[in-house]
Amino acid sequence: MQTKSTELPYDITQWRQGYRSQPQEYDYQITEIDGQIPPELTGTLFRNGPGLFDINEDAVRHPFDGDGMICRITFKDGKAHFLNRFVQTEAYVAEKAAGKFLYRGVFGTQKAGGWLSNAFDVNLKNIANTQVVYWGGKLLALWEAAEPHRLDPKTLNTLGIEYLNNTLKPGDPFAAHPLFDPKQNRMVNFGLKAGKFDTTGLLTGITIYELDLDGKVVKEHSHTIPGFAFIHDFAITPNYCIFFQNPVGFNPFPFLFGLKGAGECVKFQPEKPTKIIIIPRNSHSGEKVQMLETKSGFVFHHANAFEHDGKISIDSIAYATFPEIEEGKDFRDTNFSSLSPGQLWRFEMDLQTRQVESTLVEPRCCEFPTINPANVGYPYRYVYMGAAQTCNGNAPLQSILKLDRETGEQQLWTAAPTGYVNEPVFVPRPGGTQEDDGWLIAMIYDGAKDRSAVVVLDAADLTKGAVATLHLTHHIPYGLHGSWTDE
Ligand code: 3ON
Ligand code: FE
Repeated sequence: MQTKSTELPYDITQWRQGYRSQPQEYDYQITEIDGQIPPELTGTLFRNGPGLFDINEDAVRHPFDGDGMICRITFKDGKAHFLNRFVQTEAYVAEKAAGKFLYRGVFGTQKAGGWLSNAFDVNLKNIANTQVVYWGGKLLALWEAAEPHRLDPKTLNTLGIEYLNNTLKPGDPFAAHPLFDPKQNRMVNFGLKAGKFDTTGLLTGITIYELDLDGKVVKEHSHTIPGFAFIHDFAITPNYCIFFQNPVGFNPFPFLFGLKGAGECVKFQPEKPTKIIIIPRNSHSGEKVQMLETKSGFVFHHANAFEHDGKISIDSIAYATFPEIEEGKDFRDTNFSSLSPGQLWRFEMDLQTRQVESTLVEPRCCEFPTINPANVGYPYRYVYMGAAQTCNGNAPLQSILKLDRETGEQQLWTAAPTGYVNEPVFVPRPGGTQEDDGWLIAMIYDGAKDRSAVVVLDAADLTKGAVATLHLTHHIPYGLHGSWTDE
C-alpha cells in the first residue's frame, strides 16, 4: 500500500476520501465564489457519476458500480445554482428500500450471501451513472450496457426508461458516449451486444443510431463483428464511425458461477492486436465495413477523428494494459505507480493501404479528452484533458492540460497538491471566432477541505488561473462525464 510521501504531489489519504458516498441531495444558489462568473456564460452543465459506494455494511467492489447521481449547475447573469439527484433506477429504489444490495454490479459488486446467492443471476443492474445529455428536448442519463433513463431537466426527477420512440427494445443497450455532429446536427450513438455465435465463435453486434435535432431516430444500422468486444467510446467523421476493439477475451464462467462480476472476467490479451472498425455512416456510399489492425493497447476514450487525403486520423487515450483491480483489494487502495498511465496517441489510418501508423503525442498521464464541439469529426487544433501533476508515471488527475496540436505548445492549470480534477467540459463563448474561445468547466474535489468546487477556466489561457471558483458546501465523489446545454 502506498503511504504519504513528500515526493508525491498528492496525499493518498485525501485522494481516497473523494470516493465516499454522497447520499444527500442538495438544491441551492452557490454563494461562495472566488473570482467572477463571466456574465455571458449562460446555460447548464449536467454531469453524471457514481454517487453511492455503499449501503449499510455492503460496499461496491469498483467505483463504476456506484449508482448514477446527476449534478446540475445552472449559470445565469453571473450567478450559479446547484442541484444533485440520484437517478431513480429500479435497482436504486429497491436497494434503498431494502438497505442492501439486491443486484450484482458489472464490475464485481455482489449481493450479500456469497457466491451461492449470486450464481446464475445474470440480471444487469442498469445504474445510469456514466453520462447525461440534453437532446431533442429530453434529458437522458446513460449507461452503456442498457437503455437510457429520461429525467426532468427542471427537477432531475426520473421519468422512466427511454425507448426513443420504440427504437430500443427492452434491454437494448445505448452507449454512454453519444457524439454530436456539428454540421449535420445529429446525435450519433451506438449499442453493443454480445451473445451471438457462428462457426468462428462469439460475435458482437454493433447498432448505430443517428438522432436529428428533434430527437427522432433518422438512421439505424446494425453490424456484426467477430469476437468479444468491450467498446466504451467511439469517434465520428462526416462519413464514418470508428471503433477500437481492444484485445480482450471474456471467460463467462466465474461470472455465471457467482464468483466475479462480468467486467472482472474481461482479460487483456497483450499478444493480440487492437482492431479498428470503420463503419460507413451512409449506406448509399456503397462502402463496406473495414477492419484494420494496430498494436495491442486498451482505449476507453477518443479525443476526436477527422478525414484527410484518403486517411482518417484519430487521437485516443491508450493504456499499455487494461487496468484491473487486484483480487481481494479495495479500489481505494490503488497503487497508482503499479498501473500503466493513459497517454494520448495519434493513429493515422490509410483506407487504401490499410496501414495504421501510431505516434505517442503526450506521455503525461491523461484522461477525459475534450475539444470544442464545433470541431467534432473535423480537423482540430486544441485538445483539453484531465492530467497528472507530474510529467511521467501514473497518478491521480490533478490538473487540466491544453495541447496545441499545431505548435505542440502546452498549458497546464493545476489543483495540486490538495485538488483532484474531473472531466473538463468545453463551453464555446457566444460569438467566439477562435477554436479556443470559450471556457472549460470542471468539478474539482479538494481533499484538504473535503469539499468540491466547480472551476471555470478561460480555454484560451489556462495559465492565468481560474476565472471563477464556485465552492460547493459538500463533496461530490469523482464522476464520469458531463455535457453543456445553452438552455
Ligand atoms: O459484452 C459486454 C459489453 C459491455 C458493454 C461486456 C461488459 C458486461 C463488460 C459490458 C459492460 C460495460 C460497462 C457497463 C462499462 C461501464 C463503464 C463505466 C461505467 C465507466 C468507464 C470509465 C472509464 C474511465 C477511463 C474512467 C476514468 C476515471 C478516472 C480517471 C477517475 O477519476
Ligand atoms: Fe467514458
